[in-house]
Amino acid sequence: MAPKARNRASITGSSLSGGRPRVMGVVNVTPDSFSDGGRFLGPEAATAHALRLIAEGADVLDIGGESTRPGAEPVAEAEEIARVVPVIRAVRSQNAIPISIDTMRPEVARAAMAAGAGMWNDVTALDWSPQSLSVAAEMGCEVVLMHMRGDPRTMQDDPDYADVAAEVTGFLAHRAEAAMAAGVAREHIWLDPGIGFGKRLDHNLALLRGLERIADLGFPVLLGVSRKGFVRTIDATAVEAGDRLGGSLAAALWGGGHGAAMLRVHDVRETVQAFKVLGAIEAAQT
Ligand code: HH2
Repeated sequence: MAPKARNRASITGSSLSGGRPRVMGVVNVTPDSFSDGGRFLGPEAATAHALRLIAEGADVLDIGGESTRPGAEPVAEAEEIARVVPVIRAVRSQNAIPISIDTMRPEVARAAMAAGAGMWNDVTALDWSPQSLSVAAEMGCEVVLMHMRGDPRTMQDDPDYADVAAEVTGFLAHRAEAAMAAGVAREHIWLDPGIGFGKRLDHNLALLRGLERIADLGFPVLLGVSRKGFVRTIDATAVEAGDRLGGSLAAALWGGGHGAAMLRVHDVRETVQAFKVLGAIEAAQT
């Protein structure tokens, strides 16, 4: 039985604001996320952060209770549920914004949907559990299928590709087919190249250059470049995740111009502002 669609604002169905990509604000309810670990671990702090991101212009929130940074240790399912569900409930009780749950685990996704989420963002493209595809179909939620090489503990151990853009595009097409074969509606599927997930700098750059190849598959594309390690590889002074705003905005603007329909970001206000300025320049009379 599909759960009730109550409180489910559609993301794919909602209109773009001013032609810019949607902005998905990241809420990490974790002690160890690479970008902001520990800052929003308690439900009150995480909820306050989520409401702040909404006020700053987020179109969607992505709430997660397990870090996927390189080398991260897995979290027990019950602990992951205990981290995210109170935050989803608290946000949902105060605001109708679409909420995505960032998890690999079908039972966490189920608990999140029951609490008011409407999208399942899975860095394993619904491949972590043999139940993932059928649970996604049964819940009738939107899904993000992301490419990752290996798992977070091992993914940066010398990743290699013959043609990264072709391989990632082929993988995402294959997972979208698998999701549809399991009963996930075509219009509920988003694709994500998984920047930084089992990729070196040259791979990340090739994927950004080739983003339109993924968009050409006909599904909306989500792109996560915010505060990622590739910014530091390009600019060695960007040691801390918080030092990477400039690089994150540059990559977000590139992505928005090359097929990304949504950007997953930590710095919502700055990203919305960057797209407003870009939009104003593009719309100006010459
Ligand atoms: N990146 C991260 C986590 N989830 N999901 C999608 N779809 N795309 C991404 O690029 C992506 C993602 C990593 O960022 P963050 O959540 O800040 O870090 P951590 O995994 O350490 O919590």
